[in-house]
Amino acid sequence: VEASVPEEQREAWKKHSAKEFKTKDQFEADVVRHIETTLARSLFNCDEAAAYAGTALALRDRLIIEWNRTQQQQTFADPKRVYYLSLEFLMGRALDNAILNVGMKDIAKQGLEELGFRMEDVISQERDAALGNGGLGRLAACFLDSLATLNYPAWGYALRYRYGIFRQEIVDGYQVEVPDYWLDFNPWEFPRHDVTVDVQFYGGVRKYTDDSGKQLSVWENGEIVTAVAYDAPIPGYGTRTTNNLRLWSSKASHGEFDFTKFNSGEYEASVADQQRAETISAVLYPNDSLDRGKELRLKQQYFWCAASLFDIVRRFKKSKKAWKEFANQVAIQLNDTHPTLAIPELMRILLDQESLEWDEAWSITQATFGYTNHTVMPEALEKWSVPLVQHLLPRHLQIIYDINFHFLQYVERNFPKEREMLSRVSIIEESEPKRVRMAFLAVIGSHKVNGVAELHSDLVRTTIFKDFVKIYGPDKFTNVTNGITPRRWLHQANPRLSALIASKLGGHDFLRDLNLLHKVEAYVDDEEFRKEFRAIKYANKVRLAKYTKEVEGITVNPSSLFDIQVKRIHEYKRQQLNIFGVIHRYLELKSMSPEARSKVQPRVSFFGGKAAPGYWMAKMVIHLINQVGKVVNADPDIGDLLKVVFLSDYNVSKAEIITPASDISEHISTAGTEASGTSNMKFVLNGGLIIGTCDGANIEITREVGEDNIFLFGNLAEDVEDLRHAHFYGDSFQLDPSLQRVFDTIRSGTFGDAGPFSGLVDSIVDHGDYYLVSDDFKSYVETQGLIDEAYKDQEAWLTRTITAVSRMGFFSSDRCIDEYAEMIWNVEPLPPPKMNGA
Ligand code: GL9
Repeated sequence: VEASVPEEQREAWKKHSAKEFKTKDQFEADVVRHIETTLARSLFNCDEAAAYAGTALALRDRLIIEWNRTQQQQTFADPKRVYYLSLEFLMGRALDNAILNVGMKDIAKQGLEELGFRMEDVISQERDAALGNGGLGRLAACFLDSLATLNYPAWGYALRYRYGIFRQEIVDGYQVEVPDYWLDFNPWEFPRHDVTVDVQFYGGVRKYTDDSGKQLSVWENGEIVTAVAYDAPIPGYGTRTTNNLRLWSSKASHGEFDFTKFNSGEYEASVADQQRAETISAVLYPNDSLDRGKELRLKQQYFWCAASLFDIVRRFKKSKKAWKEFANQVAIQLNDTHPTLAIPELMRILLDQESLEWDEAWSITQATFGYTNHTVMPEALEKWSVPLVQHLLPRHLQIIYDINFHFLQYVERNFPKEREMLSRVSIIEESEPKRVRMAFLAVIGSHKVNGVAELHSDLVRTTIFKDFVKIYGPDKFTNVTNGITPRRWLHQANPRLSALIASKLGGHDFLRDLNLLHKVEAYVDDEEFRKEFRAIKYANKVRLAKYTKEVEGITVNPSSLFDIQVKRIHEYKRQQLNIFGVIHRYLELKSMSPEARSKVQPRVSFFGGKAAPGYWMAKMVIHLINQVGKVVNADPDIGDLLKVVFLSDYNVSKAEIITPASDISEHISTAGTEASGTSNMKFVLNGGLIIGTCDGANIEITREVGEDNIFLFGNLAEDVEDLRHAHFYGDSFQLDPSLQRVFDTIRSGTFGDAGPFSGLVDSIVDHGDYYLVSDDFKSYVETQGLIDEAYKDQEAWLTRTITAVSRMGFFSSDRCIDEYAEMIWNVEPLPPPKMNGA
């Protein structure tokens, strides 16, 4: 390519090619230039928002140079690439992370100071990119960070929602949802108006015979919507590799609006098409682990899959390799079943457009895809109604039926004696209407299926996909225990702890190789180290206390035990168990003598998390927490002994303040329901201990940190089914007296009108207590008692937290990504690009 450009021209480009800032002066010059020219502001009207914008644009210039180089390098080397398809990427803020990953923290801090700004204030001007609901979306974001850091040639693909997850306000103790329009100013994205894909919906299928006499199908006469690419650079830490996150935005295929209609006076009709097209990428569905089967959601899924696959295939075809090479060049990971339509879409491309034979197309498809399952809960498993798929994607439905036909034939041949198995494993559920079981399609169309923690992967193999293990053999199913990026969740969220560790380990290498943390254990008895470790935890608690005062108006004492449960509000996560425990604690305190009270360990119970807008029970849990807080926090008998705080609008940037401040965090799901959890890892990495059930990654955390450094309680997954059964068919339902007292107190109106809470209490007392709150209540309360006692011995507690931190190396998302690369994707890192003068 280079040789085709004349020498002089090449020289001129080289001479004027964009330069990245290296020194503080250059950084400041870039910031000021952007403030003065890009933003048209000056020294005299540069507020913090403008300082943020200028700084972000300066950083973006730098990232984009690295991004360009990385992409050139990847195009040139043409290695096997990973494509991570996720409908959610919960990125949070980008500036802080960009500064850290390019290694410019000191320069940026000093530079901004000289320009009159504090870096923390500038950074906090940024709005979160909140294109996700919770753990699944945040995992995708951590994975992008690790992929770039480890130099894997990888792209993320998602939708560019105009509205991310709603903002949560608490009004009169109730959640109110406010739209999150986040694109007012987003310096991190690059519109690629030249990179578009036309995506079809509806229409019909026509069969025809080509010149060679072959029978082919074509999907035609549908409605076209155009996907426009928006790219966001993803910088690796301590490397030049800067990968790409490509977000698709939908727009009408004929441009702005239909002028023929507009000119003939049909103004509304002329914009209607445009709006209908734009609706596809307008809003993130705010459901946590629940499938609602809405047509627009299916449209989103197909729109995104079709645009992404077109892009991937286009890139592959540039290399002019044979189709049998496709799976040696391309690995596509399906983050949950949301992108499962990519399977029939690739088949459609190979069959209808590239005229491959079925068998070849199918083996390419299977070799290309891997599928990650993130939950075994039945209500979360996607099933699309056949009539809906028929209407929206007629050709895909045919292909799904063909896949199913081939698959069932295979099963019949290999398991002739097990005819009942056929209906169990069919992709098509024989319900009214019939439905497409997306998880089965994902399993059948992939070469590997993984769960996200050991217990979860076991449950995947023994429950929802049991028959498939028999059909395909056990090797198709594997485990990759989740992880988190230590760049954001240690260094960025807890800079002082990161610095302390670096001071002992001789640098920040542990941020790229988290197993090095084990060396911290040698300092567990080092007085100086312990003193600083303790001071850091205290300072982080002071920071959260200050935030709590400023934002929620509640005064808390940082010397109290900070007990934190922040995550989506869901019955299976059991925030209700926690708040019932809090009420129990309150009642115990109320009945104590002043003498007895003086011996009690003061505690603050923090809660945070959003409820899906249509999830009534979750909303009542939020309401109860807020009402309990009002009563307890105002009770003069109680004072500092107990405070209850609901931190509103929990999100990634708030998690960065909250996580380092815990003494105890709660991960108390009904055993077998939380696939992994990832905040459990974040809290321990930041020097907090866990109260938890034997569920998800709590089990591996226990294995790593040791049983003495975690507080486990409750029934085991293997007993859950029997216990549920006993609630329905056993002797009359017996409540623990202390839980009975909690319910009586709620019903008496102590926390305001009891009406809203009756459903919550009834779900336990009258409706079978599906999540086993009553079964685990006693051991939960006892374990909280053990924690109070243990916390009083501050030295022993400190030893436990330091030990736990030093044993958390396993939970880096870098380890996960290496496991995926080796076991599932078969991809290698590509050496980072060399830079001019670097
Ligand atoms: C989830 C699981 O519930 C979590 O236990 C797991 O840690 C993450 C990431 O693997 O995936 N699956 C799921 O649907 N969500 C998860 O958090 N839900 C949301 O992201 C809202």
